[in-house]
Amino acid sequence: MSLLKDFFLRSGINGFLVMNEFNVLYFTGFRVEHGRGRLLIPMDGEAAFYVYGVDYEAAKVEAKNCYVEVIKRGEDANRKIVERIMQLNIKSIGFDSLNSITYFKLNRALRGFCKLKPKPKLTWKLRIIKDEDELLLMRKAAEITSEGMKAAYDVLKPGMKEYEVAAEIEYAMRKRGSWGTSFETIVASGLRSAFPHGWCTDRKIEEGDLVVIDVGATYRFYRADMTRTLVAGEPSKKQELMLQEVVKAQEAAVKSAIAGAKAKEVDASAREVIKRAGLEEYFVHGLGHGIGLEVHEPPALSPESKDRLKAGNVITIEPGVYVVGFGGIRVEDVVLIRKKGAELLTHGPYALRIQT
Ligand SMILES: [Mn+2]
Repeated sequence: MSLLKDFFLRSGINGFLVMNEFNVLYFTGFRVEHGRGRLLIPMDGEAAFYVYGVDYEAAKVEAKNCYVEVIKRGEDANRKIVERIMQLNIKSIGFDSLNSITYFKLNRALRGFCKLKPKPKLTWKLRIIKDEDELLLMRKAAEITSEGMKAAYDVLKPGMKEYEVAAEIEYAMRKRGSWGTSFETIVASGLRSAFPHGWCTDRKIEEGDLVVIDVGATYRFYRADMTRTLVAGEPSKKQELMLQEVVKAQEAAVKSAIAGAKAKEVDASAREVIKRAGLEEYFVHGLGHGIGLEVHEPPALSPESKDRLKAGNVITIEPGVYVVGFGGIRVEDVVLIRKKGAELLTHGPYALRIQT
């Protein structure tokens, strides 16, 4: 929170209202869903965390860096915040995100006293660089996820349903300490593997099917994200060749992903490999994304990205090719950007099948 306050002077504000649940989580370590928590951070003095009765007792025990105030039944949460802003003599307050009705109400109540300034990017300046404490948790989430992927290789057999594969992966991750999944597990098999977000259905996996498996564990609210493409049974020559190109593309991107690199150039390094293989038209999404408390965070790795990588960014690198009527292949790892290179946090073989 002290880092946030360093930005106050530069941004011309002397307080900040945090409404986004992931920003609330970042500053307090406490998860309140659906925007039920509001955190008021003044330049001077302690931050106030406003929660409803349902979260109050838990927040008092678990929320850090703030004192907790309950919004009682029938009480107007906005009114409480306005009173506190006036009491603290905050003349200019930034906020991350407000729905239009709340913005209208606060603006009207504060008119002539305090200016409301949208600062949606301010918290990303902090969250985009993971500190050592966060990295410990992200490493753990990535490790658990790698174990989950190992389970996928162990259990995949022709005749299984997609959801059965997902169940084995998620069970393996839970047993190793996962707090939940980062997103709904994708097990997309056969022709469905050509759908980049193919979910997980009750389709029966057949001999020779490509199976795109995209999974992530969470650990203390930090997330991982990993993809491998497997084949149930014996892979074909064409499947093997396509995989090779995708893996080469990922290697090229990992090599170019160093602090200071332009995100769009890292994307280009992978896209170039895919292009040389004549598969460019099948690589239909960006190369990757930042990850942390949320599964999709800045920086973006895509041809349009204006971001530049910094040491302490944690990103995914996930090239893929999706040939409708044939199938899709994607590999993805979580990667920590360091001064002199990238470090993979997820680990595991890239093979379509592991002989046992
Ligand atoms: Mn991803």
